Amino acid sequence: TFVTFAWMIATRAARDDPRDSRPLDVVAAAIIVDGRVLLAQRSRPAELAGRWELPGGRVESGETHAAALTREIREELGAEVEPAESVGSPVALPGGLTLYAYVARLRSGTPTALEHLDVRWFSADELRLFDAAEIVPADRDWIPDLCAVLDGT
Ligand code: 9L3
Ligand code: MG
Repeated sequence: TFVTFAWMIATRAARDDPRDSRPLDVVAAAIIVDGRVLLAQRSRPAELAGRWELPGGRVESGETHAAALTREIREELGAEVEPAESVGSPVALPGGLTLYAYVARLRSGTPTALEHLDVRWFSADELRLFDAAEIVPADRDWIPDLCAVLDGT
């Protein structure tokens, strides 16, 4: 019908596949240990490869943000975390997605680059000096928020 057709056009921009009914939320983890936050270097897609991010990914249907964050960090870094307070403001991503960041307490395991190119721990001073062009665009605005959290730990 026309309504269905119009809906497919409207949602095509938001999702690669119009049959993809997953939520439009993406969650990212600020894992903080000994006053330093973990950033991970993306391996894909090409336009983001080599840039640093707070690790995380898409929320699946029926999943809470906390559950998605725990799963993503287990998949991407092989570590167990417990999500806590939010960091900064949500960020609008291309394609209609919205990105949320949370402090995540490391429970066990050593975060390892299983899907990333590398992982690295940053102090607030190192973050402030880090070249913003090396951070994925969506995460750049969180740097002052992350520094404030680190300064408070
Ligand atoms: N993204 C941006 N910053 C982040 C994360 C975890 C994700 N800190 C963007 C990249 C992708 C989308 O969100 O466009 C989905 O993330 P992923 O599943 O590719 O990690
Ligand atoms: Mg990811």
